[in-house]
Amino acid sequence: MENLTRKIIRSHLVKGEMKAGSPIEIVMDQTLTQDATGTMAYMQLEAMGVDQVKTEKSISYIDHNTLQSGYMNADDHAYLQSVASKHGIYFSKPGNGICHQVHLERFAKPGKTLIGSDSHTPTSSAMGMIAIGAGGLDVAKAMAGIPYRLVMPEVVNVKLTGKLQHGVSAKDIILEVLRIFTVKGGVSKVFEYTGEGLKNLTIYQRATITNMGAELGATTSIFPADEVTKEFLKSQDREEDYVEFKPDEGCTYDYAVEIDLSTLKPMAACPNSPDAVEYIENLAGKKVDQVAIGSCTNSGYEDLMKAAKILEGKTIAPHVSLVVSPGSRQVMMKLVKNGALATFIQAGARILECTCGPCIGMGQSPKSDGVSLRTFNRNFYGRSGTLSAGVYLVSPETAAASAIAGVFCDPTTIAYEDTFEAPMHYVDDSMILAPSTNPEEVEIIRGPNIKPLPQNDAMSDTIDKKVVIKLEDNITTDHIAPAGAKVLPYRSNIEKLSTFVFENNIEHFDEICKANNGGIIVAGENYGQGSSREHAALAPMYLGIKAVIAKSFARIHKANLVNFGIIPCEFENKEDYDKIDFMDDLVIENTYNLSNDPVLTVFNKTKNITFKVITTLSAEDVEILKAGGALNFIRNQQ
Ligand code: MIC
Ligand code: SF4
Repeated sequence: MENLTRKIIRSHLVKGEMKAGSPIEIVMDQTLTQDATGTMAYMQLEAMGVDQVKTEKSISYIDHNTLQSGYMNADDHAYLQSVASKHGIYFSKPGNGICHQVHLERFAKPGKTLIGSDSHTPTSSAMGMIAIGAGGLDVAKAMAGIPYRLVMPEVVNVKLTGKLQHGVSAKDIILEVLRIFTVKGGVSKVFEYTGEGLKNLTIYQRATITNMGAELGATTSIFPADEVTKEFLKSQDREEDYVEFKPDEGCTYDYAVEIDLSTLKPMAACPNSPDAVEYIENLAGKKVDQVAIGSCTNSGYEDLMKAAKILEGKTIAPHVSLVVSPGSRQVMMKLVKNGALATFIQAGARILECTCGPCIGMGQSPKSDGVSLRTFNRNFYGRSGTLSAGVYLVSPETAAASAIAGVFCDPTTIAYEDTFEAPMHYVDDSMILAPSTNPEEVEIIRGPNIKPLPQNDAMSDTIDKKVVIKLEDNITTDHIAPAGAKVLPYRSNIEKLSTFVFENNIEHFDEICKANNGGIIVAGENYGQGSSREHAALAPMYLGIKAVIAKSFARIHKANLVNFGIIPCEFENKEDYDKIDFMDDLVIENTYNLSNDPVLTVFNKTKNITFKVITTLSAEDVEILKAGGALNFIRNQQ
């Protein structure tokens, strides 16, 4: 008797023991990339000398960098399109939708595995598959047919009972889970949803939950493949992809929690963390300046229809700006055909294209000190583009109700039609291009924004460097390598990108590193939470960072640090964090001995004290570090 997570892992296991905490390797059936991480992933695929991808299906999406102010984004698109065509990868054109939404609709398959260079790849696990976010290099390796190495997760059973009340949404379910587990409570865990409450949750609602499970730091979240899944696949003309996948009756879990859906109330994640959860009724009446409906969390058909039903015949408050970005072209077309798009426009909404847009700071930054209600998944400091703004993460129902009221409004207190017509049939893959049948004739287009991959040197046995920054808990990859319209165009240009590292924490971090010949980063708990962007390891590597000493790490970022030759070290005694200051000179010795002894002694020359740090690395991780990163390691083996 096994739970669903273990069943799928078992059927894909090639190495290791399925014991929580042990390293395992699994085969990845599918991969996805998006443009902001994809350029690096494909350059790495090229560097590995891979001709045709070895997966069942690999898709390259364009959804993040579509502003195109300047040639940079378009250069990236041209490179990605040509590289996909040459190497056997499907290419989803800009405008076709956000990677996770399109993948869910067109490619996600029960029982399969998917690895994606975006932390919200678990969205597709709503369809009964194991979908995991990772750094681009790990995705490139999967495309090359190399199994994915991860730590066997613990499985948390979230049993859902009851039924959501009028005005309460799937977003409120995941906010409740975040309230219980916090942004670091999910590390090395999979959240498996079961219970009779499932039967009333559609695939898009399930996808909201698996999507935002990323904010728990979880490896992934999963729903069974059941009748609801079958109906969804039928509506996508993919009934043949349906296979029932459920946990065995009476199976066991490492942890269990029960949520009665009938008792949930609308909630918001308050600035600046997805787990800073508060009931909307406690925020009611607070003035709202901006409302944004969209992102890969909440831009499915039902989400937008519910918002449209609330907005029908109404006008948004004069001081509010409302933007709507449907998650995919398919959803947009359904709204066009059933008139809901007209409802939005009539109510005063500004319609954006089907991309990430404001979620990643690509426009629509709020005003100074503005209050922005967003149906997104992250409200990290600075991510919206306005440092002083307060970003609240809410459901589409709360967003729409508040846009009309001009203040936080609890949607359970207003009347609107809860039911609406089922989505009409609309499937059109004309914006998904198949790879070339003559790959040898395809030329890869490299415009001036496509810069060669930076190289790293092999690791030295002794690291003697200064602490170039000391950081608090929960530092996100948005702090390390910020996104937004100003920085994102340089994702394929690491030299330029490195000038923005930690720009919201300290002035001129890049110059500090250059003046000190690199350095060491010191941080608190959950360092590197959030996105999968390997730029948060690659740019520090470029600046000469050799080690990060933290109280704990987020899963994907830790793997990215190893991949780029930076040692992730954890304090053996967390109080030692308090004894280190900015610009202290630290000496770490015997790094070559890591495979025999995971504990390293650090001598703080400035304070004349020593302390110990632990590394939790596999033997291969140590070899990768010694080589100066995974690419050097792979090259040395060839
Ligand atoms: C995000 O939501 O932070 C992103 C932008 O989608 C990232 C990927 C990136 O930085 O390109 C993610 O979630 O991994
Ligand atoms: Fe795009 Fe936002 Fe989803 Fe990241 S979280 S993939 S930026 S919509």
